[in-house]
Amino acid sequence: MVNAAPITALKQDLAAEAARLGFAACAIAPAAEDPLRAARLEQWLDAGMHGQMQWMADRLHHRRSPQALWDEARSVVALGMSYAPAADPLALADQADRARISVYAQGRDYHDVVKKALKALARWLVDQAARRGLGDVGVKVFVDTAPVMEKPLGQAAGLGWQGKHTNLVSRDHGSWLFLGAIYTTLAFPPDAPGRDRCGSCDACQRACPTQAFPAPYRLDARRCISYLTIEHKGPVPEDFRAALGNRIYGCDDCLAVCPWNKFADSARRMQAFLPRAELAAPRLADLLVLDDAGFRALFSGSPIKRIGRDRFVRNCLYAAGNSGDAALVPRVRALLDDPDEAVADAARWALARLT
Ligand code: B12
Ligand code: SF4
Ligand code: SF4
Repeated sequence: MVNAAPITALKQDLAAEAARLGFAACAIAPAAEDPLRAARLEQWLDAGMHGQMQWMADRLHHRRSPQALWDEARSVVALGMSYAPAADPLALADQADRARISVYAQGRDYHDVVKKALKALARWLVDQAARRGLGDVGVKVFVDTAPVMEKPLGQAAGLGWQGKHTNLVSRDHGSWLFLGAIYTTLAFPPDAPGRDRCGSCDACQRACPTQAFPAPYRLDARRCISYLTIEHKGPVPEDFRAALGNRIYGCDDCLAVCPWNKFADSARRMQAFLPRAELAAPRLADLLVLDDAGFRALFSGSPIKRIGRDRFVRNCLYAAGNSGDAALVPRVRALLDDPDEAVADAARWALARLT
């Protein structure tokens, strides 16, 4: 049995250590299951809204709650790291010769940056718990790829609330937080959950170019440009290609219009997420010529490397088809016989649009 005072002191010191490591927000949620959260996840999967992301359904049983993944977990340390942009993410929307890469992917890969900080914080926690007589503490760290519901857990801990665009919105950092979590065997006193502050606003719902929200707080990933450009394998359904515009990796539109972003201060962004000069406003003409080696060199250390050259060039071809820029025709033609069928198909589509 641990007494309350040392664990409360540890919780305070944990938040300070998290800040020192670059986290903009840190709070605690219980690890027990929230039946409503699990039921909504199940409904989303039953409706097929995950599209080709079969990995979401495969580990549904673990995704339901922290304790379903690890029965010894007692608390979740929910963490947020800011990537608040200094410039308007929608500024390139009308520059047809340029490609738009979503803000989250213009700097270093957040998986690496957040994971490193999470591991350092978890090590600190284990060490401090032992020093303070709280025993041998178990920890597991997660960012993005594990079967963990980071947004609902972030809300349960009070980092913010899941807005109508479904992402976690913070009063201090707007929509621009990466999330991560540490599951621990320590039973910390939990923080109060975040309260929904969307009110009557529906800016994100109106901003979506593909009407991907069947209802507020529900996203049909199959219609989302982020899904279509990053996760979707093979040719993108024709109905969505024009709506991609010049977005070649992810989409920021619903996030960028959120009024709570006015409180997000880019000075509090983790330096690693500063945009790389060559990714802030790349020329489509330069991207269309990338081969495998060129792609890997350009995107080393970037999350974009995960989708590989073929899917990336496929996306650039849709943007070329939407550009109205006849100067791109020779580069598009050169891809008509690409060995990747989705690239060749996208080249045919782009050429038809440009000529
Ligand atoms: C799968 C996934 C995607 C998919 C699906 C997105 C989605 N909304 O589910 C796609 C590829 C589309 C995607 C896109 C993006 N993603 Co993503 N993605 C994930 C991932 C891996 C899992 C999310 C998940 O569990 N989805 C399943 C659905 C069912 O869960 P949910 O959205 O929480 O659903 C809840 C609500 O819909 C709600 N609900 C349902 N019905 C109702 C009804 C009412 C009345 C109410 C109140 C609520 C409600 O209950 C559900 C369960 O709690 C997480 C990482 C992780 N492990 O958590 C990152 C994550 C969510 N993504 C992230 C980011 C940054 C993005 C993009 C912004 C990237 C970009 N710029 O292109 C976009 C945003 C698109 C958007 N509007 O959501 C961040 C979000 C950070 C934050 N502040 O919230 C995460 C957390 C990654 C990270 N570690 O930082 N992503
Ligand atoms: S990320 Fe873009 S396409 Fe996806 S829901 Fe938001 S606005 Fe719509
Ligand atoms: S844009 Fe409006 S409705 Fe959408 S998440 Fe932000 S406050 Fe909520």
